[in-house]
Amino acid sequence: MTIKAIIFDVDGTLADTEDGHRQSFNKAFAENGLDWNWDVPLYDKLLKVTGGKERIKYFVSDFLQGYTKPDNFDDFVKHLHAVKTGHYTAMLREGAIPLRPGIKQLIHDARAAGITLAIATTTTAENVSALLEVGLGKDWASYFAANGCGDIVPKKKPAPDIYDWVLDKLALQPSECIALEDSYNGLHSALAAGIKTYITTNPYTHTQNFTGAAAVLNDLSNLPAFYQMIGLRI
Ligand code: XBP
Ligand code: MG
Repeated sequence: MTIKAIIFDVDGTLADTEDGHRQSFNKAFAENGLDWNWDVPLYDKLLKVTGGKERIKYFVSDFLQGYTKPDNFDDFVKHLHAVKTGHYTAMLREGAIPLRPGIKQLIHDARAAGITLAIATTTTAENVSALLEVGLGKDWASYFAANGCGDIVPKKKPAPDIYDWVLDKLALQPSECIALEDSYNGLHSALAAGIKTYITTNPYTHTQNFTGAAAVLNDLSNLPAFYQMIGLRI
């Protein structure tokens, strides 16, 4: 059956963003007098938890010794995350993080074929907007029939909440859609929502377990092969 919609994950899928997030977290920590430094191996471990605020709390609870939380810890985490988001969106606006191979063409071809597009991400709407305004142009939002971001659902990936929210917005059945993801958490979120999921890996996720994926690709540089895989006639 021809698919009616493609639902895109953002971080690691539309663009290789995670190291930009990592650098931005470190800038926010330094600016707030914290000697926390998330190097690549540590960040790789911290990516087990989705959501920047949740990731900071995971780091404090499971990786830090001898840290005394301030009374207003939740507010402090929100503040750290807001500062981090400022640095990250500045990086995006400078064009520091381009879209991954094949993504822009896939979006163009799918739109031309009348396929509905949507976003299902753990990151913030602000980050999605900054990334896609640079990557797709100022009309980017009109390309997507639903834009499911971060805190609009109670539980982040690997819970299915964000994909369920997008399916509801699209008024489509899971079987009418496919999801494009990059991580174990993203795969399990989409699968739990009943959506056939294709994986494109990146340096942070390529060693993860993708059992259950319809296919695991390095990237979308060979779009004709991908279109044949998903039954899209362009
Ligand atoms: C990946 C995430 C996000 C980013 C950081 O999102 O888990 O938390 O790592 O962005 P995706 P925030 O679902 O797009 O792969 O700090 O804005 O959460
Ligand atoms: Mg991702």
